[in-house]
Amino acid sequence: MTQQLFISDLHLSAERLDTVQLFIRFLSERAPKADHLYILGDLFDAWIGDDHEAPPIAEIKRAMHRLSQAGTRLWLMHGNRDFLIGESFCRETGAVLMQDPTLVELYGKPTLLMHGDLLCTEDQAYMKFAREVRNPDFIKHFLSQSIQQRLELAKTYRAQSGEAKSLKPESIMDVNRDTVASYFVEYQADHLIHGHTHRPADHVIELKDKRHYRHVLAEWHHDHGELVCVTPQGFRRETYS
Ligand code: LP5
Ligand code: MN
Repeated sequence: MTQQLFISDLHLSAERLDTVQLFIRFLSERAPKADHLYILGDLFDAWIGDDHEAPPIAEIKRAMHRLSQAGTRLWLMHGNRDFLIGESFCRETGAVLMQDPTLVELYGKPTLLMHGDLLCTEDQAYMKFAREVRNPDFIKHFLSQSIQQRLELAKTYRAQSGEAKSLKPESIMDVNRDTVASYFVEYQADHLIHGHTHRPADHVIELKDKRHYRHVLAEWHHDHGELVCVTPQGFRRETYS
């Protein structure tokens, strides 16, 4: 039966080898049953450029490449931690990079795909930070530094972000309802799938006289991952362990 899978927020790194192995097993065992696998951001805990080759990166790329070679179409969206994933990574894995947001048609249902950070508009400190680090000149300067310098900087960003987050009220780190509504209206979408907030749930949103659905993906853990599986019958959640 035809099906499409959605995952996000795996946060893979050399410090999370259990999750890395879980993802690699998922790619060979579960993902090949799907026609499409969409990874909606933050596959990696921090991506400092496609020229970073330390383990377990090569093993992850090989497993993704095997999946795309075997016939499952692999789609990748940037998250706030891995927005430096570039063309080389995509070439090596067979993944296709999607813009955030992207509208797709899932068995007749117009569905908007996002990482989710763009929806958190009340978190103004983050919105400002995101604008700054995604500036092409800033990125060019960052990429011109050595791997070691970039690793140090990423560590600093992570630490500063952790500190900033600990001082923020939980509510401002969630999506803003008006922002969600405006994306549904602008893209004429019935469904929205996103990650980032780590608050998995299926929300029903009434706008005018129409129902819309917001499916929030879960982050992955060392022993299990969660996915949303879409078939002609509808949207369902699944745990992989
Ligand atoms: O990531 P997460 O979910 O924990 O928190 C996010 C927001 N934080 C971020 C920052 C990333 O975690 C940092 C890691 C990036 C690694 C990539 C390396 C490549 C960098 C390339 C640069 C070109 O996205 C967090 C949100 C939270 O989601 C919920 O939505 O609140 O936002 C922040 O915490 C941002 C702070 O509010 C403001 C910025 C503080 C950092 C300032 C850094 C200064 C560094 C100086 C370096 C010399
Ligand atoms: Mn994120």
